[in-house]
Amino acid sequence: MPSPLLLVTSLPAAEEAAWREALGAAMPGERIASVSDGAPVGAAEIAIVANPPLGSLAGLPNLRWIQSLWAGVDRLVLDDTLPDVPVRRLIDPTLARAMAEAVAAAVLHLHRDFPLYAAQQRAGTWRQHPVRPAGERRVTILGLGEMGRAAADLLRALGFPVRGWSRSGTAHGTIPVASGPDGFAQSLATADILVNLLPLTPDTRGILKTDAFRQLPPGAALVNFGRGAHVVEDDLLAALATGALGHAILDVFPEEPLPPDHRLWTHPAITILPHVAAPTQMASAAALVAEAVAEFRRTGRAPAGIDRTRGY
Ligand code: NDP
Ligand code: OXD
Repeated sequence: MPSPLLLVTSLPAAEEAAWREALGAAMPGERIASVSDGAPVGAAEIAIVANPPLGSLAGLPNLRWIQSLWAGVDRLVLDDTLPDVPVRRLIDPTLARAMAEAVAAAVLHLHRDFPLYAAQQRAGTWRQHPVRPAGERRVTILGLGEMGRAAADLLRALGFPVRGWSRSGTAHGTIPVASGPDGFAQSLATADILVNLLPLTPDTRGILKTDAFRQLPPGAALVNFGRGAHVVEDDLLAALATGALGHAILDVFPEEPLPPDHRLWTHPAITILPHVAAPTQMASAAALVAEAVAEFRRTGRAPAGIDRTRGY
């Protein structure tokens, strides 16, 4: 009898139950246990996690690897008690496609001045503004990983000049990809729309601050689909007040849900989305986890995890 798969989440009970069902359907031969079951979780070799409570994975003597149900593992790796075993994040082409769609929707919304027309509607104003061709609206994507590459390809197909910035500067087709501080400066200076798809790590926390906003073309727009803590909120508000930034579309926040009385909700130059850019799809995530579990059962080898010193 294989060891049980330990499911650890801080999700609402109904959502956790839906995950158990999806994972159970994808792996009919496996037992899925959680701490609350009273099952012998100490035997677990694999933990499948979604925002596990801090400390909840400590002291599992047989644990061989941790599988996240989210693409971003920033919260997970912040847990000092996390056992020293591979942490595998979710890499799902379905998610990358959803992210590309969300980025395209946000960029088109900004490009075609929808925030301006929404403000005009509130004022009952009928005024047409010139339409700029997509080829004249430069987009920079910070982070050219699974999400960034899919977004870059779709924007390119829509006719936008796209460039990327990443740690390694690894080329992606014909899309120029810069790296390092000089590359960052150059990427900002040519961004009419700046899209953030970086992971949150010690190097990227607070990267979107006054110094960065000042380097953008005046009135540029920001799309933050990475993590809330990439943005220094006071600096964002200051940049919107001076016109350094024209508009921001934010999907992620340091505290989620964004508290009802938060000042960002009513800012006229901010569009708020409730972390919906690319939500994990249960069925495809469960199928991908099932493949990795089957491979582990076959070979006894834990899959490769993220680089915990880099943080992603
Ligand atoms: P990947 O790990 O595939 O890609 C990360 C990219 O960021 C890589 O290009 C990497 O560079 C680059 N990067 C990392 N650190 C740095 C740095 N210090 N300087 C410059 N570039 C850096 O991640 P994904 O594309 O799968 O996901 C990115 C993030 O998107 C997730 O971590 C998560 O926070 C967020 N996300 C948000 C969702 C939402 O619904 N809003 C849904 C899913 C993810 P290199 O290529 O050199 O490694
Ligand atoms: C993720 C997310 O990281 O939804 O998967 O943000």
